Amino acid sequence: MRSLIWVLTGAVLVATPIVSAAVSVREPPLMLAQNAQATASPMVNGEVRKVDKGAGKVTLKHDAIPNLDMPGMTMVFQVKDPAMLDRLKEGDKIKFAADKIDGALIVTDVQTTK
Ligand SMILES: [Cu+2]
Repeated sequence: MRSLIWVLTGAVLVATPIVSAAVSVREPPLMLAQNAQATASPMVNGEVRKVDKGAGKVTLKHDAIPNLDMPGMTMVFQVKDPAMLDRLKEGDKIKFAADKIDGALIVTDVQTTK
């Protein structure tokens, strides 16, 4: 009976190093440089619903904005430059670019379309 226990103990000791060697996995190197470049926001179709020059805000009905992962909707944006609002009026069809800057959604570029 005692000899059987020794045989089993020996089998466990032999098997252990093989298992631990298989667990060691090498991590791939980090690719920090690839995501560091700034990407331009795509131009999206929209329509001006309301211009608030005092607050520097504009309400836009917009198509999906891929860089913000946002579906089409009507919402308020801040504008990067208040002078942008001088060129806009209710009902204008526009193409615009928007980005999230410090947690706020900002219109960074706008063009009126005919
Ligand atoms: Cu939106």
